[in-house]
Order: sequence, then structure tokens, then C-alpha cells
Amino acid sequence: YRDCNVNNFRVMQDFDRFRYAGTWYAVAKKDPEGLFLIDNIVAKFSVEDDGKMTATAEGRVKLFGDMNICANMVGTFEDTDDPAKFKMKYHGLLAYLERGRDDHWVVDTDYTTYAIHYCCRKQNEDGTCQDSYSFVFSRDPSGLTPEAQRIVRKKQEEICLERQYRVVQHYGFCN
Ligand code: AZE
Repeated sequence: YRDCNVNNFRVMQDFDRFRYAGTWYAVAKKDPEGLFLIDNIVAKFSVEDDGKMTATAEGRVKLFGDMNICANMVGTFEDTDDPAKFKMKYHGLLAYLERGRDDHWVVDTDYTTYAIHYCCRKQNEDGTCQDSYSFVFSRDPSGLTPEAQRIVRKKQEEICLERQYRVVQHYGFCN
């Protein structure tokens, strides 16, 4: 039996933002509803002098139906009671790119090879998620080891998103 109530999902214990800092390549993702980053997605996390976590993200997006651009996004994170759960305010460096405030949960990471991120934008009455997105991150753009893949698959199942991810390609669009 599996609990798909978002509030009962387990997230990374004793999350350490300093060890999480640095570059992460999205190697797989589950999309939310609407406009989203398509591929070539790279996120860079930092910890500011005041201890707050910040991040930048780039990736290819399609605007106005057929225009491909590299979106440069900036995120600032508000802490919550749980060290692995943040509120992320984000915006695009170009004014017409979207902005918003999303949950940002680190579900699991070993800090050196893989990480699983999760965001539920909208919950159903029963606490399950209506509109979510999730990234599998890798320190290595060429992908994850079979060992890490095994852990990731198990976690994807725990957050009720098994078989809902697509591979994220990296072909230098934003370089
Ligand atoms: C995330 C982690 C690092 C910081 C940020 C992230 C999220 C970015 C988006 C971007 C959407 C852009 C769109 C542009 C048209 C989670 C990768 C900011 C949600 C839709």
C-alpha cells in the first residue's frame, strides 16, 4: 500500500544546503500543466552569506508557439520548518518569462551523484497531487549510474510519479 497524500511524502532527512550547492543537470523530468522548461536544463544552487539558498536555472522553452529560447531563471528560497522543504520564488531574466512561487522539495539526494526534486502546485481534496512537476538531477550530464537509477526509481514510486518522467536531453542549446 502506498500513500499518495502529498503531505505524507518523505523528503530528504537533515538536508544540507551546503553539500547540495553547485551544478545539477536535469536528466529526467515530469512536467506540470502549461508552459515549462523543455530540455538542456541546468540548475545551479548557492548558499548566500546570510545562509539563504538561491539558484539559477536555464533551459530551452518554446514561446509564442514556435520560438525557441534559452530561459534564464532565478530562484530564491524561503526556509520552512522542514530543512528539505522550501518555498521558491522565481522569475525569468527576460520580462516576458514567467514568474511564480512554488514549493521546492528535495525528496532525496546523495549530494555527489543524484537528487530528486518535487513540487506539487495544486492538491486534490483528498491530498493527492493535481498538478506537479519533478526533476531528477545528476552531477554528471551524461546520466546516472545504474545504482543511482535504482534508488531514483524507488523514490519516484514513493511520490506516486512512476512512469511519468521523460528523459531531458542536453545538446548545448544554452551554451
Ligand atoms: C528549478 C530549480 C532551480 C531554480 C529554478 C527552478 C525552476 C524553474 C522554472 C522555470 C520555468 C520557466 C518557464 C519559462 C517560460 C526547479 C529548476 C528557478 C519552473 C515556464
